Amino acid sequence: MLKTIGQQQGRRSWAEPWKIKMVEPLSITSRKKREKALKKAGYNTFLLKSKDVYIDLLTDSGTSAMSDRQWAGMMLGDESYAGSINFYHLEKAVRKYYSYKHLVPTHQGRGAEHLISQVQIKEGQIVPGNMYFTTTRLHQEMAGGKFVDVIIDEAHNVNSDHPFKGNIDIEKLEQLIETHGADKIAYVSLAGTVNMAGGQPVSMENIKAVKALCDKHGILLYLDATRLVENAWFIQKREDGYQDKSIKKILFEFCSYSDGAWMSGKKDHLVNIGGWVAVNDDKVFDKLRNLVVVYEGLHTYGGMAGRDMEAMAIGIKESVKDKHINARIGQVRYLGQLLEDWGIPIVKPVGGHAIFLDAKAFYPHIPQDQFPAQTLAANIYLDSGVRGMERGIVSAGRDPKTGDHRYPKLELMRLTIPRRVYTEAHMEVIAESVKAVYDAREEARGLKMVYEPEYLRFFQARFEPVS
Ligand code: PLI
Repeated sequence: MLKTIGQQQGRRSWAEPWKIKMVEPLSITSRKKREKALKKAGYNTFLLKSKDVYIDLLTDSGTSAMSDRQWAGMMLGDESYAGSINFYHLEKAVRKYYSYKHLVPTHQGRGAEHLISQVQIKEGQIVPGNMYFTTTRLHQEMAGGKFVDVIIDEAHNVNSDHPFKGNIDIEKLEQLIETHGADKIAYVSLAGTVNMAGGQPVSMENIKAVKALCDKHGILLYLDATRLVENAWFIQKREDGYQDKSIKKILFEFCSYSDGAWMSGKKDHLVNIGGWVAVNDDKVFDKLRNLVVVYEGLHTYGGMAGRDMEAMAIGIKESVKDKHINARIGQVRYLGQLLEDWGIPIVKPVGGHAIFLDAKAFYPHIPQDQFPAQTLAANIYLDSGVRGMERGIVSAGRDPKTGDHRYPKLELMRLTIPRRVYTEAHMEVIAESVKAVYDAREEARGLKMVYEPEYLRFFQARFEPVS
């Protein structure tokens, strides 16, 4: 019997609940070609052409395979400028599974982050959150806010096996409120499965405690719902009292403790584009609905085509099925287990959407300002054509006040698994490539940044090898 993850009584506990109807060929390139492509891309995997990539683990955002039902839904797109039927299907799905009363669609997650930040943050206010995310923090800062990290310390430790490393530290949050006063807090920003910490979940107990503290001080609580379905899976598997509850029920309960959420539909919702912001308060909704027409589009499409809203409404229903999410996270954990078995340093426990390699442990000889995780992403691409991304000092950017690099404790390289796209054999190819790069780790040399854009530099920065 094969050794599989989550094995129960000698039988596999999960397999993909679908079969493949259409395939897309992959391009397998030579090392020489990859060397040329990487140099041309300034050693930044974001600047590679996808035709030069073999297995694409840059992101799980907008890279899912849609189901035949979703493609059929695309044919039912009602492309009316106003009042598209597909908007009402989407609104119904968000109300049913995420609990919120009012929905404003956006072109993707950062469109939603922009709207909520502009509406709810006043100049000089503080936004506490469970670790930063690149676009979320930037929109909070651009609206005049200051992000403060109140995640538990374990989140910054790659080797801590805390089951809910995404939790907010209640004492840190309480202290912040005491120091600055509740009026100075715009809202608490809580993300499910914290991306930059390695896809680490938040427990139900923690959101309840955060909610109680917020209520005590009259502070709003908003969620980044981008990977909340994945978060619900961890609650089901790890938290007492939830083993027999469905993902659907857990998701709904989790959202019910918040005042609203923003969403990048490109992840959990199994679509290639789209997002939303949803709230319960009528007045906040009114402001969001007014602002969306300035930046995104009318409040019944907000930057999405009717067909995209239909595919999203169907994707939401598919995404909350237990069998789907078991297979999705089962595949990520399969790759993690292969790497752990080979002693490769990764963030533990394995999170929901990706494997995060610990670049500091790969390359202790490369100083952080020579970009170890960027170097690791480049070297894995060179080895096999597998494309991942940097999640370390480059992603962290510069402090807006001092202009210095921010030096995050976590210097990680992310191998992100798209949903319903790759097979177990691909996971093995990826693991073999990571191992080959790990075995050659002592030869690696760092990079220097030769071009740095002002915002979200990791997307477009260019590098050269240090001499
Ligand atoms: O890429 P957007 O604009 O649809 O969504 C922004 C966004 C918001 N929150 C979180 C937790 C994200 O992970 C996120 C986007 N993430 C990307 C693109 C990623 O590769 O992780």
